[in-house]
Amino acid sequence: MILAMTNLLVTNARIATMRGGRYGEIGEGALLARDAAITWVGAMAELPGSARSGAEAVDAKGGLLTPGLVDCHTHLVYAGSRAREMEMRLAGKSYAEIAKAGGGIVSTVTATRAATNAQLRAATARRLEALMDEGVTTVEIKSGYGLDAEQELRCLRIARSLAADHAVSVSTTLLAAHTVPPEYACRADDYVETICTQMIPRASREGLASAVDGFCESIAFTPAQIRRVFDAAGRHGLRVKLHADQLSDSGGALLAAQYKALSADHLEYATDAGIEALARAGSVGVVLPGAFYYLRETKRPPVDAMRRHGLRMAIATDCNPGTSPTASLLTMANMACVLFGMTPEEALAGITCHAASALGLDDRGTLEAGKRADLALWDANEPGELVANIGGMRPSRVLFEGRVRP
Ligand code: DI6
Ligand code: FE
Repeated sequence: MILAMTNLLVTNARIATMRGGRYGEIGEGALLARDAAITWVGAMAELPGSARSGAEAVDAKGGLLTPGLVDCHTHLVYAGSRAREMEMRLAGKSYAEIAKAGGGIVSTVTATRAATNAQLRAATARRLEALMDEGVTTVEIKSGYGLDAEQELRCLRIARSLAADHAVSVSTTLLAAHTVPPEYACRADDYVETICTQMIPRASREGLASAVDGFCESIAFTPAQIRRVFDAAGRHGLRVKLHADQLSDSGGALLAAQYKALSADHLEYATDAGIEALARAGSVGVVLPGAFYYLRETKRPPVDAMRRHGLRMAIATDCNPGTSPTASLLTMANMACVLFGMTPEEALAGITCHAASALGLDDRGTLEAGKRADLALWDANEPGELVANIGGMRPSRVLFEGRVRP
């Protein structure tokens, strides 16, 4: 998309810059952007005299300006519903039991494969638009419900195509190692071979994925299988992420750290050594309170250890039909505070700057010169309000690449 040159000036804003993961508030602030990048952020009193000429002006009228929100872990591309599984879980069946009985991920794979491109795109777009309504300007979208080369690449293509007609930035991740598809039943290693020799090379060659993810768990793939996937990703120039230690300690955090993963996600059962290793590796720890809540888990991710070791924490929706059917990132931020004991400041960093880091995107997530002009304006008096409410907050305006989103 070719954008005309634009100058943007936001005035009278209370600004949460989120620099360094802190609110970094500026009481009466202004922001300037040119060609979709921020050029200046500061106090109104210091606004350069020349700034007003020729700029599109947005008067924030005392409202709160934050970076556009970043949802760094979603499974938006799927068809069908798993509402029945909720009833089964409430009747006492576990997620693992339902998966073993043919429900779970495989049932969504069946529905997804059967959907036409138009159906799958429309269903995905609905969820994406719900995220955008809450101020999300960057979203990561994983494949993982296709589970053969054509279907996985189709899901990635659909995800990528949504950025063409939505004012949002989409980062795609190949999650072929989500579960073993029925045609490879009892031949998980053969499936891993297909991932390594066909899916990863094609996703890389066709420019369809920015990263490769895997589900390391007793009901999914072993650490040895994930290593093969990660080695293949490395050979094809792709960074990795991992669903790690969600339902049991499978050494996922340590494994992710060894491969300098962009992020390790879930982490309920991660050990102290695993958290320390992730921090040293420069990875981000992504907590997913929606899945914790929906599966009625009781073991919380070790937030204290994350703080102690200086592991950057992000929060995401994990939007998927089986374990986290939600498209509300702000509700997840609230839940990260209430359920996991994160502070509202940590939570806001977790859906802005640290979420951007979990995607390897260092050009966004804070309001400072040089970063993308992806902004959200809120009728709020202080940044904590975004997190204190249980969903329901909507930005009064969103600017994407320096332009007001229609
Ligand atoms: N962990 C999860 O919570 C989701 N995927 C994963 O690897 C669950 C996906 C599903 O149940 O459909
Ligand atoms: Fe997930």
